[in-house]
Amino acid sequence: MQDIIEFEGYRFHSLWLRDNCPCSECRHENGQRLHETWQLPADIQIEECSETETGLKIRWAAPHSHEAIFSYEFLRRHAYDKPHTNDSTAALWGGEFNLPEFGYQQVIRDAKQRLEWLDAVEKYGIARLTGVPTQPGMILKVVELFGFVRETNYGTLFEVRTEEKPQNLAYTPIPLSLHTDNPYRNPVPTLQLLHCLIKAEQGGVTALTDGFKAAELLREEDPAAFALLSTETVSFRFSSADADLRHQGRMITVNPQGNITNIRINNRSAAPFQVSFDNMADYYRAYHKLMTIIQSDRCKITLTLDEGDLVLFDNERVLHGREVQAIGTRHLQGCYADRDGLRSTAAVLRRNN
Ligand code: NM2
Ligand code: OGA
Ligand code: ZN
Ligand code: ZN
Repeated sequence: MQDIIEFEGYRFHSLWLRDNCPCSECRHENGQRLHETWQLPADIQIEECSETETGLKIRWAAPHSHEAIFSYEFLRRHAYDKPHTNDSTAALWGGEFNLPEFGYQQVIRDAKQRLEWLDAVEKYGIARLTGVPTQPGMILKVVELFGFVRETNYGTLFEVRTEEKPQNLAYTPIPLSLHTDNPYRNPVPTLQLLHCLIKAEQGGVTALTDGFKAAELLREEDPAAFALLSTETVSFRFSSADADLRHQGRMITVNPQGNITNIRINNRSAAPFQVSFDNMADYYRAYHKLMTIIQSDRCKITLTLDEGDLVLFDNERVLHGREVQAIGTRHLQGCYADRDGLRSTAAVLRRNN
């Protein structure tokens, strides 16, 4: 009788194996679990464990008799008797970065190209498509290539151009410091698309920074500042005639393994800081430090979007901004979407490639 078995140096609990039994009583053919994990007998014992051609055969003892074969590949893939690793595929970039670029025509015609484009967004947090027809609404066709639009109070898509009574500074010609969109929303839209329909005669320069890279630099150079920005929460707020949105979060979110998972920064919509009295002055200093790194040439790239260019980026990682007041008409269309749809489409494309 065994409570634990060992395979290729990894230990597995009898209960864990029983829970993950692949037999047709335990799993529907669609792969979903049929039994209730929490109802399995905690003291279930293994009576026999032997290697076969197709996998490891396990026989559980009475009174909970059951039998199954676990493929070796399954056991290797799901082994948990080892230290947790960082499964993030992010490759950080700085001021020397060349935006990965893909042709719209290639991406719609060729599934391999489509996968490379989506992979670039996962890896770098951003990629540019060129040659997207400059008809209004094309941005929605681009979203359909990988996922679903996230509709908000700004509409299914939004027009970024100068308005007479702008509800948001985005709808003016004035520069916008590097930011992530909609930090006042919960959940924050995880992807953003911006499509250039009309380029300004002058100005309207796009600035971009990898927020993960900037936060890592801050962690190295000023750990105390990093600690404050990743523990104290701040509120963000947006209010207009038809919306009143508010949400709190940390400017830098770190998971329990210490990996940076999201960036939430938007100077114009930060509500009055409510960090603790003793930390307030240091918080301002920390914010100044992070923004200085974000805006520095070590991190920031600038470019002017051409007509037909479309940038797709991770709105919880890559900060975007607008530099140099636009002269002449400028018109972008933008929309939001969700990262899980992109990941799912990429995973399905990967299956077939
Ligand atoms: N717009 C462009 O998050 C923000 O408030 C940035 C968003 C108005 C949809 C601007
Ligand atoms: C926005 C924005 C940038 C630009 O609409 O959220 O940041 O270049 N626009 O106009
Ligand atoms: Zn079973
Ligand atoms: Zn924006």
